[in-house]
Amino acid sequence: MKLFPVYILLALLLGFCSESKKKDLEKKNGTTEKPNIVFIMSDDHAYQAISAYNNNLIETPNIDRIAKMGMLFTNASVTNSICAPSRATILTGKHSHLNGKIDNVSPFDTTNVTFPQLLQKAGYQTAMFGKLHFGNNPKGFDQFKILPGQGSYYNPDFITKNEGEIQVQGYVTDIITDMTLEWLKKERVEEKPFMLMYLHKAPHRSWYMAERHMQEFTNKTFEEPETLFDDYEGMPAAKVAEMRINGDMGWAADSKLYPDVMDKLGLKEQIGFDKRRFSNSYERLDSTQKANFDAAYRPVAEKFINDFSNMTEKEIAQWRYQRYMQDYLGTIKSVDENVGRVLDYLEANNLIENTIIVYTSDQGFYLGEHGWFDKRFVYDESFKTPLLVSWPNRIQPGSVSDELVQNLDFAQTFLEAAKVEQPEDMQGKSMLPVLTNDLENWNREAVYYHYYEHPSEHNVNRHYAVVTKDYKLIHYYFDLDYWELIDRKKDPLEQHNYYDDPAYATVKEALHQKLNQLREEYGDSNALSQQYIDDFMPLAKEGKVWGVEDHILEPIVEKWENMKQKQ
Ligand code: SGN
Ligand code: CA
Repeated sequence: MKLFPVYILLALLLGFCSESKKKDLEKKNGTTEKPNIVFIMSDDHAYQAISAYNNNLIETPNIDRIAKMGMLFTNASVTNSICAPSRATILTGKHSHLNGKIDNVSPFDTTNVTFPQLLQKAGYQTAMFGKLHFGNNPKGFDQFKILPGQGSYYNPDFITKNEGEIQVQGYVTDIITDMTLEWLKKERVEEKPFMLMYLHKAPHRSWYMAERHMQEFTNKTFEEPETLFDDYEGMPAAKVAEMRINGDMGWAADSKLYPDVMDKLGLKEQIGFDKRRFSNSYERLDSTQKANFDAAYRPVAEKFINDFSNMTEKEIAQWRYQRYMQDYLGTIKSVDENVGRVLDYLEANNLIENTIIVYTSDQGFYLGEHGWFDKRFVYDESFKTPLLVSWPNRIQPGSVSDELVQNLDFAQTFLEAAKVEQPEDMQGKSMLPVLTNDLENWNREAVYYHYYEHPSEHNVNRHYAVVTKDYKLIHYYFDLDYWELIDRKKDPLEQHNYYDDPAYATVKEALHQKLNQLREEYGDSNALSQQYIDDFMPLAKEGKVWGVEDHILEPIVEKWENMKQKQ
């Protein structure tokens, strides 16, 4: 028998020892070779309401910690500014026209391949807590507890993977966090890397905050945005949109004037079911919770009753803006506190170093800019979305990037970081070159946008667009039919259309070319747009589109039916 020389045996043994020692160490530090991923996303969280961007409105010290440890993106955007489509794009790495989830109406097509499925297959432990809004359950998750549809702020119900439907007492943002922490503490398997999706419902409309913040926030006053009284001159799509604070916002559910107060003041429901929507939330509260709610909101209503008859229309608009900001930002206060709880846990358990932590929103939101709430448009406040990413050792702490990254890029970013093959039909780009400041390997001059949900609540017309750092070229189609050219540098408040201005002829030409090129590359076309209209209109006609009012619906149905007859 041939014996191994002793030095080889020794080397093998030493090698083995150091390998197992490394494994032990990794286990201790949570630093396996593959990074963990903690994807934190809120619903409708405007970057204007994160102090890492600016602190005019609120301090968010915990969310800001992620930017301090890593990178803040000032030009991150979505491909379609609405909830479920954004989530579908994040999970599939594909534009809406390819993953099929173009609006909040039809369910997500679960034959799509998503990045969590691929990570799970590659050995990741996966979990999701909070809002998904898909009309079906997520695939590729070892554990999930999700809200049905939009979910409720108070004492919410959850659909769970293992316990069926449950109701949990308390405030939704706290509960989603409790579930997340419990999973980290009790279910996380130390030997495996993990991918956790921690998805808040807040600050989604109708902006119900936790009881502990009501006294403080209902007494705050906020600075008004410059365009609170926008007249939409020369901007037809903006003009017909129904998301004005002074006009489309509900007195009851949104501004928290009780239905009896509305009656007393003779205030009409400005949106259908306004009073009922208020009661739906209010009646979920138990008697103690109701008492806390009333202690904060009854005085607000009483004061309004007193002041109302002497208020000018402008003062009423300003009051509604303040009420909106108080409630919206109140919900964000809990998000920030709870993000802090999760970061504290990760820190205390050595899970920061080898973890990619993302904070983002499913899209941005109007906080009074253009006189609006809601989103959907490709104008900055809803097209852009907050994005903060930390990954110590790989990302320079405190760095800022203005690169044009999109929610389309998350899937490939995570797959590359996890060293898992990226399916060829994914349409984004890994953001790793940007995150690691390797910009030679990053070249993106323009991004593509396409919004579909119309006729629908808020009456935002269908539009697609190309966006560069300097300009936007937008085409509204189907109902309104015209182009807009926005000069982002000269007109950052986006109140002018330069499309027919001869001074922009060359820019316009170049933007059209870029738009055509992107549409071709991504596989979008007029034929596809028409197909989506033809799929959507029968649903709209049957009343399957939530919140759309007859004055919006009927003329478009008629137009579409005429169009079909001519074909
Ligand atoms: C609800 C809201 C809308 C909002 C959509 C979509 N109305 O329908 O204001 O645009 O959700 O939001 S409400 O009367 O029910 O509050 S999304 O984030 O889910 O896309
Ligand atoms: Ca949303």
